[in-house]
Amino acid sequence: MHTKRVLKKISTPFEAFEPQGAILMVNMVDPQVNTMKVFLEAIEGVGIPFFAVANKMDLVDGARCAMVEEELGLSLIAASMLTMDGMDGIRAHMAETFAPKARVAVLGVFNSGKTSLISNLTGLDLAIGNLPGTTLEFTAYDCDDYVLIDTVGQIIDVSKPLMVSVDLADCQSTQDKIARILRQDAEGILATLEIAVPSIEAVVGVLRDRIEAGNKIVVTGAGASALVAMEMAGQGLETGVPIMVFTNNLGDMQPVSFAKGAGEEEMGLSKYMTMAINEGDVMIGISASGGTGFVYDGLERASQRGGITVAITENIDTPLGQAADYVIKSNAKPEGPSSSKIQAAHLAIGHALLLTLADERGVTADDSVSFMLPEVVPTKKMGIK
Ligand SMILES: Nc1nc2c(ncn2[C@@H]2O[C@H](COP(=O)(O)OP(=O)(O)O)[C@@H](O)[C@H]2O)c(=O)[nH]1
Ligand SMILES: [Mg+2]
Repeated sequence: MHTKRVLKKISTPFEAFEPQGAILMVNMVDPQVNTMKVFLEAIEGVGIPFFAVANKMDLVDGARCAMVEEELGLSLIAASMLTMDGMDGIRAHMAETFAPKARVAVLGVFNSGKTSLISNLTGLDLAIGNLPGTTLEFTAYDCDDYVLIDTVGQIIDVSKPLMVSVDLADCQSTQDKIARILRQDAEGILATLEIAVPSIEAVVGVLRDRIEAGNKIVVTGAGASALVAMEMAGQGLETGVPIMVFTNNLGDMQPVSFAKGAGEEEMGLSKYMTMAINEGDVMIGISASGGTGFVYDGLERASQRGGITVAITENIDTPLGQAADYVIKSNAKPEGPSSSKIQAAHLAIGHALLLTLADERGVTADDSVSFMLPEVVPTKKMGIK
């Protein structure tokens, strides 16, 4: 009997690895409590003994541990896979919790330090990295006392449609399904409202100051985040903000596609778009995962050119979060691979940024109409050369 919980990327039931115990790694830089609860449900679903580790304590205030413990209703072992603090405690907990030779699954979101823990326990030199998807499959490692199973950072429920992760199973009608999806998008926005207002306010202040100083805004994203970027640029145009947008959707319209290979390489695009950045300009990068190459590379390049950088992301402990001077975190997880709730939240963040900015700059409806009205430019008649 398999549970309905599977791990992303390989649709493999959690139980197929016959875990007899689990260690849940919580990344204290970005604890993602709602997602941790999904992991806890999955662990309870298979009824195995477990304990949880508060990792990356070297990067956060000690008081954070108690706060997250309260939110999770669980005690955590404070540790750092980098400094090795807490490793003795983890070994002692393993001996108390698991039978000798037990198969122990190491669970948690990406970048929580799962692979680092296994490296520390086994002494093996494993692939560790701060990009989502460094570990792509389950791997079992034999160490002296246990079999440690490395995992891929996301658990999804197969009773939900794979790409949207909205549970429609008990909906009675088509209308119920539609209403639930709309409600879930709204919930992602409301959960973001709880945490993001101060960071959005700080960025509105930066945008206002820079525009007054004669600078411009450049916004970028890929895929669904490209749509968010386009929407932000559209609202900026309607409200008189000097704003440019670059996305990977525009490969055909931008000369990077002519430089063979450069367009396909993410760096080709980030190099190209950051040519627009002058000292004091603001570059806003949007990425749900925080791992989109040309977006975080673009922010790094913008900084080198004297730009001010802003990230809009669900995952702050990522290359994008680390590259940005200002980070606006959405709080829409847990989510499936298509991250519809995250996109809804990012759109709302974009609206909050641009519309607050317009209001604070005193843009009136009349102004806005004049920004939107096309100006007709006289042009030659067709066919006359
Ligand atoms: N500062 C700090 N970095 C850590 C710690 N644990 C892991 N990292 C870093 O976080 C990133 C993700 O680690 P990894 O073990 O690959 O995480 P996984 O995705 O959960 O397997 C890597 O860059 C690690 O070097 C820690 O306790 N402190
Ligand atoms: Mg890993």
